[in-house]
Amino acid sequence: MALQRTFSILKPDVTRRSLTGAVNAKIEAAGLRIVAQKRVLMTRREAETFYAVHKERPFFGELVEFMTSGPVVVQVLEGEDAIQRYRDVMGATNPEKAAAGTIRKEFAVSMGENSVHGSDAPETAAVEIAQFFSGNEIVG
Ligand code: FUP
Repeated sequence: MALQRTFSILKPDVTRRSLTGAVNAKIEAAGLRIVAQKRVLMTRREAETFYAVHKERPFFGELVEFMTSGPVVVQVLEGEDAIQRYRDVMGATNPEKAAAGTIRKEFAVSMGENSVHGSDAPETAAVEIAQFFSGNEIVG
């Protein structure tokens, strides 16, 4: 598998509890390099655009509320097989089902406040990275 990039968000439950460094340590220990990173307050429109795929789902309103409730840290991660590698260290969407040692098992509050987002495919990674970063902000 070649070097790949994925898009990551450390969600408001992470920044609220000052866990940015702890989550980043897990990311780096998994062999992923943080090649871009910034802390931002997402606007409602940005959150709605980002999660547009879920707009018909019953949890959409709550998801947008949560993602705009405090600062997030958006990142680009780089590594071998980065998309799957990050999803492995994130753990299952529902933290109760997440494997031991994963970010969500250790840090997530609930299914809604589940600490991290990671892209699920190369196409979505490219779109998500482009929503938040310009090329010269990514330094590998
Ligand atoms: P994941 O790829 O693991 O982040 O999960 P999804 O893309 O399926 O879901 C995106 C976000 O929607 C989750 F991180 C949290 C929220 N969500 C809920 O609140 N309830 C659900 O039943 C499913 C997802």
